[in-house]
Amino acid sequence: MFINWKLREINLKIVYYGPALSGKTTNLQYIHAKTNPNIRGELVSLKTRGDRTLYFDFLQLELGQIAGLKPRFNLYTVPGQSYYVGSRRLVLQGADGIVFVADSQRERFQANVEAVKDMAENLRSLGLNPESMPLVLQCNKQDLPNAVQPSVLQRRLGMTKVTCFPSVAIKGTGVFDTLKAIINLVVAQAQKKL
Ligand SMILES: Nc1nc2c(ncn2[C@@H]2O[C@H](COP(=O)(O)OP(=O)(O)O)[C@@H](O)[C@H]2O)c(=O)[nH]1
Ligand SMILES: [Mg+2]
Repeated sequence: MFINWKLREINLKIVYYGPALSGKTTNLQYIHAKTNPNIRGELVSLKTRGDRTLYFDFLQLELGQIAGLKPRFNLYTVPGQSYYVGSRRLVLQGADGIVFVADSQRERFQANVEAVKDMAENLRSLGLNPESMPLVLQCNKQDLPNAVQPSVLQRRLGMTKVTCFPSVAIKGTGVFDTLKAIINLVVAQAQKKL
């Protein structure tokens, strides 16, 4: 959270975290495509040639008011491939909330588990408490025949207390439900601090 009192703006950072290819970039692309250009910035992506996220994707939204301040939500993704651990930690720095985008395909189960572990470790190494971080779980790729039920995934990832949304990000299903839920959590937390 960063407040610019002069401009009366509050900057809040939401990070889309998860294993490689779970659909994090697709979430941001859909949000970008469906929001009014007057309230959002451009989608900035730093990609490799294979269209994979190299550092992060970034999208800014301006919505509503918090205690008389104008909130700017800065949405980031992380690169999921295991060797980008340094970039993931960097992107997590200063996070106010996290959307964990799980890949619901059965064969990606272990990748999800590892990403959850990696997320907790990175948060701790940044001095952030994984338990108190606003978090929403998105069970993406529910359209695929080998997709696991959200409730099963939620339980096996140890996230039974976390709000969970099934999604098909390529069609936009569940994308805004997820975004609204994390925004609500982040705003509630920010209001407590203000
Ligand atoms: N079938 C299906 N494919 C998806 C879905 N969401 C994303 N994808 C595809 O999965 C691949 C990886 O998505 P991307 O957003 O780049 O993943 P990221 O690595 O998490 O940023 C792309 O080919 C997407 O089109 C989904 O809900 N269903
Ligand atoms: Mg990506």
